Amino acid sequence: MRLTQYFLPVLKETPSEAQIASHRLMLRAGMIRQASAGIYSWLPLGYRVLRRIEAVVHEEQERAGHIPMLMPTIQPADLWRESGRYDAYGPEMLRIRDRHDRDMLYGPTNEELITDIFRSAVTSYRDLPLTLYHVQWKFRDEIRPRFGVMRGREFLMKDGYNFDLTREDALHAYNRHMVSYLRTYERMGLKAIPMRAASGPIGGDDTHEFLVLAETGESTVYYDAAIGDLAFGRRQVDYGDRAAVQAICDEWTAPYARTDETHDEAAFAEVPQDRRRQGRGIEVGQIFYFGTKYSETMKALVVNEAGERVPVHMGSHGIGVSRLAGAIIEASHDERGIVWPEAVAPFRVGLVNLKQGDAQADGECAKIYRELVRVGLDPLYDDRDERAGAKFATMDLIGLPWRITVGPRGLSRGVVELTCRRTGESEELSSAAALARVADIYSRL
Ligand code: P5A
Repeated sequence: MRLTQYFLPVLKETPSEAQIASHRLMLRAGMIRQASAGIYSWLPLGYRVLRRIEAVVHEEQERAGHIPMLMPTIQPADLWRESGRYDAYGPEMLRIRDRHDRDMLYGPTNEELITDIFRSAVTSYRDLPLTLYHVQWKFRDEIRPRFGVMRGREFLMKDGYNFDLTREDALHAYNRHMVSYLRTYERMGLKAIPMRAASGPIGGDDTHEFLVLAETGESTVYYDAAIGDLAFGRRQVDYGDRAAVQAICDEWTAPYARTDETHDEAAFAEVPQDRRRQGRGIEVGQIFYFGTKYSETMKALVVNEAGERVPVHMGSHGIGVSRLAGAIIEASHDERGIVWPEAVAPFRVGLVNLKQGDAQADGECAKIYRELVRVGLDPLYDDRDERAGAKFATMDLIGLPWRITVGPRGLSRGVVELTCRRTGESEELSSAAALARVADIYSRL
């Protein structure tokens, strides 16, 4: 993409309404624009990030054997009356009436709708296990939408639903989700810790939230500093191997880590004193096992091996896809702007022409640009007629992980500059070598 042909409405001023870094930076970098309280348009740069986050989420869900689909945002109230949640959900639910006077709602979550789909098609244990998911907009009329996309009213969620014959099978689905989430967050450069949580309006007893430690997080957390030693790494997971999946969950849930909702002073006191920490965290996901809560009320029954009709065991599992854009920035920025991890960067490489209009610099940039596009490295070429300082400031603000800088002085010596956004380190090398280096980095993602 050439910047002169793009839409990147960066702000010079720091927006006064933004209280935390990610909100400020998303506004300043021209990623989002508020439409009304807690409801945002995703401008081209922000939309690119959202799609990258979604892509990682899809890859890891499909790797775990979960099946993508898409349900609508608007749901009929009758399904929620069946489960008993229509009245229970309260003012967070946006209720709508259509022209035929039918009660509808903008879905805050999809347990009812998916259970209805399931019961319309599945009647035998032979069709289990089954986990379906989608990535879809949700609406919750939050009393205090704030921090930009972190606590929105309209927000994008990946929500998955498992259907299993037995509690054991459903707990394996729960574990599969825990492990696939750990992989997902780590690929985005985040360390998210599963913490025992409270289930709220979703229901059930078994639930973990995934929290990224950050001072600006909305949740208070108590944890054993030993969580610092946890790392998923590049390990491969055989999702069919129950014991292996369980072992990973055990490892990640062994150190004490709770939100204030489930914090247990007595258990915390058993953590050695020098390792006890209290902090704040951003909730980027939550998984639930709620057994037959929906399948009983909504009659989602299957015939088991003995020929009896039994309610299926279910769970639901959510990732805050739009919130993640903010959470990643909270975890990765500096005074100059955003520092995107490679996996979610809106463009993989920034190309800066120090002397637009100089035949040699223009020619070399055009060549590098074509080559980056050809190998799929998705460059953003700053071809504006601007001074170098302004171009660098924009690149730093929008946080592309790698920048190639081309100018007449370097070219006279046969070199361009390759700069790493994270470390700020630059290196002079031939443009071919710079291209090869960047290609190599991304090939290892
Ligand atoms: C699990 C999937 C559920 O709704 N039903 C379907 C279950 N869980 S949850 O914890 O309530 O939400 C899942 C994740 O969505 C994000 N989230 C939000 N993101 C931005 N703004 C909001 N107002 C908001 N509310 C929830 C969180 O990351 C949460 O973990």
